[in-house]
Amino acid sequence: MSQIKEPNLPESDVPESMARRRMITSFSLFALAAAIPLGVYEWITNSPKLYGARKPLRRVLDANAAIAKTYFSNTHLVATFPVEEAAKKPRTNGYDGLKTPLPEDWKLQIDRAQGAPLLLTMDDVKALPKHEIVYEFKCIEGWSQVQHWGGVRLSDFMAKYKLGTKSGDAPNPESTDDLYSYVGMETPDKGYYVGIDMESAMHPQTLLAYELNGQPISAPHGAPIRLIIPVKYGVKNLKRIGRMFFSDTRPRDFWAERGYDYYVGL
Ligand SMILES: Nc1nc2c(c(=O)[nH]1)N[C@H]1C(S)=C(S)[C@@H](COP(=O)(O)O)O[C@H]1N2
Ligand SMILES: [Mo]
Repeated sequence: MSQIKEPNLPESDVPESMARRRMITSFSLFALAAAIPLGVYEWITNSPKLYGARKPLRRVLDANAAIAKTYFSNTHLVATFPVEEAAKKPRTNGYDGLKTPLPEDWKLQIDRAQGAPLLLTMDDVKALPKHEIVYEFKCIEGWSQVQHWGGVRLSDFMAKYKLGTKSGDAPNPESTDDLYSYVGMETPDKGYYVGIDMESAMHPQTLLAYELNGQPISAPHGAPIRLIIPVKYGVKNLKRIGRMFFSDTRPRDFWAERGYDYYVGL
């Protein structure tokens, strides 16, 4: 099937491969429709139970309601693995935003709707409960690897520091309207940056990770802290977080600007 192009290829190659993927998809649908015998097609379109106007419409409404609920749910977890299956020598890939040393006065900067930005230390982050995950990290270049990460849940972090809401209260499952739609993150030198939809940010497997295989993350893997977001491809897993912010408009995103899908979810 269609092979997704390397993100390291020149920008001009990317939109072409995306366009080709879309073309293949619509062609397959066309081929499928053509393969259905005419009698069967008539039976489907005449069947009120199967394809009547009401049922698909209700499905759309149900889907909208479901979206609101999934913010805080523990469903749709990605598969996890026994810790022994984790790679002993995890791969590294992508050095944008890591080409200069970590600033000596590094703090995790969180911009807020009200008041000055929060400036947090690693001790502030580590004060929250530690969670570990062993899962298959996937890069859109075509490789994947079972890896073992540790850190704090982004949702716990947001609850503790009352982040991501317009009211300035802790995120509340009963009032998802209060949540901003996106989280933005960037490296201290702004050389790499991502935008994450709030639902994925609040996912229970999404971590601010500071350990890999039980050890502090090394510089090439994103020391001192990085995003591990298992419901997304590698591109969204920003290494070396400098600043975090929340907004209702899409934060700029390094690979989306280079032709990739903004959401790149699994
Ligand atoms: N700062 C920064 N983060 C980044 C990248 C990057 O170039 N710079 N590359 C991304 C990509 S494409 C992948 S696949 C993963 C790789 O993470 P790893 O080096 O820990 O394997 O980091 C992501 N995060
Ligand atoms: Mo990647």
